[in-house]
Amino acid sequence: MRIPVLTNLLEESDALAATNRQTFEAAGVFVVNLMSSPGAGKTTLLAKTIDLLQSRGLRCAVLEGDITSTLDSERLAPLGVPVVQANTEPFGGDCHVGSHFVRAAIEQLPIHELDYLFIENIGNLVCPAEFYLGEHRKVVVLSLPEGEDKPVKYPLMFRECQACLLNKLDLLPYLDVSVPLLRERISTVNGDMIVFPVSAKTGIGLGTWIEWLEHGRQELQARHVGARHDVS
Ligand SMILES: Nc1nc2c(ncn2[C@@H]2O[C@H](COP(=O)(O)OP(=O)(O)OP(=O)(O)O)[C@@H](O)[C@H]2O)c(=O)[nH]1
Ligand SMILES: [Mg+2]
Repeated sequence: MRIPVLTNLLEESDALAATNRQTFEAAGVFVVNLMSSPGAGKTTLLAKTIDLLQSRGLRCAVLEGDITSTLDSERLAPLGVPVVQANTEPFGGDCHVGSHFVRAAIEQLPIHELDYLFIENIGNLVCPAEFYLGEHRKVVVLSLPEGEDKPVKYPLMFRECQACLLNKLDLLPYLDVSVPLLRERISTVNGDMIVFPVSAKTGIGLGTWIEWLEHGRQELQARHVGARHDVS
């Protein structure tokens, strides 16, 4: 008996992600997929990041991924930005945001009026790294209390991401963790990774992170304007 083995599911997911990317490029919205273990500080960092971007007159939105609950969305709502919640529990409880959720979120968002869309992925240092959503940048948040071994033990996440926010820097005096060793381990896994030591609590280091985001967005918007001129 021949048993059919399904092989094209990831292809479908990637095709949808490519369509998402086309939509983002056409709208000139810069999309960042934020990933980490549970509790590394994604939501806290997002709140600070959005506040800093808004103070520059930039328009942000969030796709908030969680298996269940709207708790993180409720934390971000007071910023006054559009927030769409993706809960995976009713659809099997996936441990990552899939490209179909991003597609559905696009329908709910004023996509042409945005400068940034942040995707807060589900807290997990493994699964979310496997899925392309159509984003421009993948960023991992690693908080210092998680320890120096994580980049080596969970390498895919560190290979896939272009930047790493080393969060909870304010806790350094209380921890047996070495930032130089962490940097060395990150660079063993991904020599191109850009590392931003930050504290979402105190705000230290966030200026450099914002400049990096802005550099990416401005590159995209230059392409976007160029494409509009090509058409006209
Ligand atoms: N001391 C300190 N605490 C922080 C910092 N950033 C976040 N926290 C705290 O860490 C805890 C978890 O932060 P969240 O922002 O909810 O983490 P998360 O990654 O969004 O968590 P999940 O969405 O559940 O995966 C909260 O109690 C935050 O107040 C920081 O820079 N320093
Ligand atoms: Mg969160």
